[in-house]
Amino acid sequence: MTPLKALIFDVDGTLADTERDGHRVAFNRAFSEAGLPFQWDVPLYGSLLEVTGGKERIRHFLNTHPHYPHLTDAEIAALHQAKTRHYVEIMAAGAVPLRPGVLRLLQEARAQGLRLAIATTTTPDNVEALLVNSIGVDAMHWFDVIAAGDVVPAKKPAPDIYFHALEALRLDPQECMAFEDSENGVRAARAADLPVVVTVNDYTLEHDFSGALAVLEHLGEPERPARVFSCPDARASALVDVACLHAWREKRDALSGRRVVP
Ligand code: XBP
Ligand code: MG
Repeated sequence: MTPLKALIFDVDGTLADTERDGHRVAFNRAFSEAGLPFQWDVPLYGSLLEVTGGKERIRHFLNTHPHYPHLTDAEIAALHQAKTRHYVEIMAAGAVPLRPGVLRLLQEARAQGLRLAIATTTTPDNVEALLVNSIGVDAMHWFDVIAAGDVVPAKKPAPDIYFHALEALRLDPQECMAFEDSENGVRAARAADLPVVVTVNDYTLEHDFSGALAVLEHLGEPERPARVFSCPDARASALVDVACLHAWREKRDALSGRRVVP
């Protein structure tokens, strides 16, 4: 079987539940600061998550609410810069912890010689703010590749950010495993031919995760195994570690009749 060489992580919703209490709050602070007459509440923000990318999300909101002031692309870019500043401040205050099992799996993967990468729609400054405040400054060196934001023109569900990460890693998709929390993320990973493990959250529970290798509540901790919604072997709960990823890949290959190279 093709050896597993790298784990590629989405950020928002996957490494940490950043959307509701991080991004949403930062958008609202930027809107207030700019004197704009709207705020995004939790349910509205859930529906806006369908559009990935902060600038794209603001543009979509204004297009669908034409009674609000029109903003030029430059004005949206400036508003989004302010939002990023607020988001970084929120992360610095330590408001959003990593999800269960994330730090454990990152540490174990590193100890076993697997490479780590990030493939996210969000702005690079936001990735740094989350990693540094939740793990420490050293965390920036844990990842061989941090593919983020506008480095590619088309955001998820387009596969571009994953192609970019794979190219930078110089690896084939079957040598990697992606981790995602959303339908758009799964579509992006699968379109790049990456196997993908999904950890759901409140905003993505109802999403269609067709094509995912496994779908779980979270990655699990020894004292808090995760509920399993689907995976290649029948399990009620799991602790997602490197051995578990190997087992799922083997099982998937056996089920799909994929030729196993000795
Ligand atoms: C994350 C996003 C981002 C963030 C906002 O998607 O959609 O737009 O909500 O980040 P994913 P920016 O988890 O699939 O990467 O405002 O920095 O764009
Ligand atoms: Mg996500």
